[in-house]
Formats: sequence, C-alpha cells, structure tokens
Amino acid sequence: MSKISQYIKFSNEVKNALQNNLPIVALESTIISHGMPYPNNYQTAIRLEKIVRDNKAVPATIAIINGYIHIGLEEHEIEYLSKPENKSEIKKVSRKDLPAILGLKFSGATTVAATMMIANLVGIRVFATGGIGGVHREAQITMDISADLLELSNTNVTVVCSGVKSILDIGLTLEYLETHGVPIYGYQTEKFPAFYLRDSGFKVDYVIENALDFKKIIEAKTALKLKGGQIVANPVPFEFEINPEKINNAINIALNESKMANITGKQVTPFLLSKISNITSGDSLLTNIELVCNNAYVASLLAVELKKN
Ligand code: PSU
Ligand code: MN
Repeated sequence: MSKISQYIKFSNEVKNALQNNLPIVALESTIISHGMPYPNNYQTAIRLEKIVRDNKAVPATIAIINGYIHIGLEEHEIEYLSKPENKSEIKKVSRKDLPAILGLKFSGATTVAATMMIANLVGIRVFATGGIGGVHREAQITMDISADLLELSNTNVTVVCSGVKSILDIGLTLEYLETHGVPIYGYQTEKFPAFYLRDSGFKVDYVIENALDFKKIIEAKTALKLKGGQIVANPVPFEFEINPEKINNAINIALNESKMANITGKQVTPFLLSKISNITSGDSLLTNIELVCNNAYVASLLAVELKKN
C-alpha cells in the first residue's frame, strides 16, 4: 500500500518545527516559477523565508521536485525553481495535477490550491501568498474558475493574501466564495483589496484588528467543527500601492492580448501576470513583491498567536 509519507521530503527545519509544535507558515511556489521573472523570483522567495523566521515562525516553501513533495526548500532548490531555463520542465500544479506529477516523478510549482492541500496533509494551518485565483471575467462563457476557490471551501488552511487581481471578476469571485462558505477577514481594513490596489470597491465580511481577534474566530470555528479555509485579506502597504489608472490600463491591454492569442486553461494567469509586468515596466512587479512580503509578515503573526496557550 502506498502511503503519503513515501512522497514527502521535509527540510530539517520544518521537521523539527512539526515535532515541537512550533508556528509554521506555508509558502507557495507558483509565484516563484510562473508568477515572477528571474532573479526577482529567487530573491523574493529567500526574502519571504527570512521575514517568517524574523517573526518567530518557520517557513515551509512547498514544491514538487522529481516526484517528491518538498515541504521546506534548500536554497539550491529555490534556485532550481526560479531559473528561466527550467521553466518548461516545472509544471504548474493544482489539485488535479498532483497524482500525475507524483506518480510519474515530474517537478512542479504548487498553486494556492495544491499548496493548501499539502499544508493540510501535514497539519500546517497558515499560508501566505500574493493573490489567489478566482472567477475570471466572462467566466459565464469560459467557465474559467480557479480551483483555488473550491480548495478554500474544503481545506482547513488560512490563506493570507492581498485579495485578487482585477484581471478577474472580483464581484463574481466574492459571490462564489460566499456560496461555498468561505469567510473573508480584512486585516485592519474593511475593504477587500485588489492586489495592486488597497481597495477593490468591495467589502470584506469582518475586520480583524490583530492576531488575537483571528485566534478567537478560529477557536469558534473549531468548536463549530466547520470544514474549509478562510481568507485573511491584507492590503499592500500604502507606499507600494500602484497608480490605479496605470494598472487598469495595463490589465485591459493584457486581457485583450490574451483573448487575441487564444490563451486558455492554466496558461491564462501566468500570461496575464507577465504581460502586466512588461506593460508597467516592472512597477507592478515591485508592488507584487512588497505585498507578498507583507503577507508573510502577517501570516507569521497569526501562526505564532495560534500556537500560544
Ligand atoms: N494570482 C496572482 N499571482 C499568482 C497566482 C494568482 O496574482 O501567481 C497564481 C497562484 O499560484 C494561484 C494560481 O494559485 O496562480 C491560480 O491559477 P489558476 O487561475 O490557473 O487557477
Ligand atoms: Mn483557470
């Protein structure tokens, strides 16, 4: 009989943290391999781990290398995932891809959905990323709805993110999450953020002022035996917010180009991200990096609070 343990390799740091019940923050790898250019992706992945450690938690960056789920990466593994020459062999791995990637011994970068699944398998409860996938614009026609949303409804992990990009239909994404019982907590804000912007025009469900508020909610959720995850929406710091006109213009151009080029399926999100970064000559990348770092910081505060008696 095959067991999950035969597919998992822990870093020493993560193994030790699990054994000693220390706070851990999961980090995904699709933003490294498919979300940012080299060398910013490498530098950001290293910086994220440092932020988590500086805030008294243990980082667990998750990826699949040669058929093994790695939970906690060495620097050379982060480098492997970052390098442009490896991009074609590093698949973008969501829930549906996991059996084939492990069974056939491929390598892959995990999306929010796959990272949540893996974190949950080993009992990691807090996860930081940039933005989650969502309901794409015109999903009424394309049916393009990210598996991240269903994962949030089923898997008991908290995702700290800066909302979703307006490459998506934000209103429909929020409706979908509501239908599937996924609550959204604004970290010191009542506005649901739109990734590059602090305010999407939509509201979060509840505001949490600090990690203790969050812990009280999780205690109640646990008592209720509710399944599924939750979103902590953390806006990009003021000083790194991008000019709304500039970003909306870039998004519209990128959306048009993706339509013209007939981009579909899992290529859509990476295509749009790299176009937007090119159009804004890297401005969007800077914002992207800073918001992920801030999410790693807040996720660390939450993970630490959850482990306090
Ligand atoms: N949104 C972003 N940046 C990203 C992603 C989403 O702003 O890098 C990545 C995440 O890994 C997310 C995935 O889980 O894209 C969603 O892809 P899809 O839309 O194909 O489900
Ligand atoms: Mn999709």
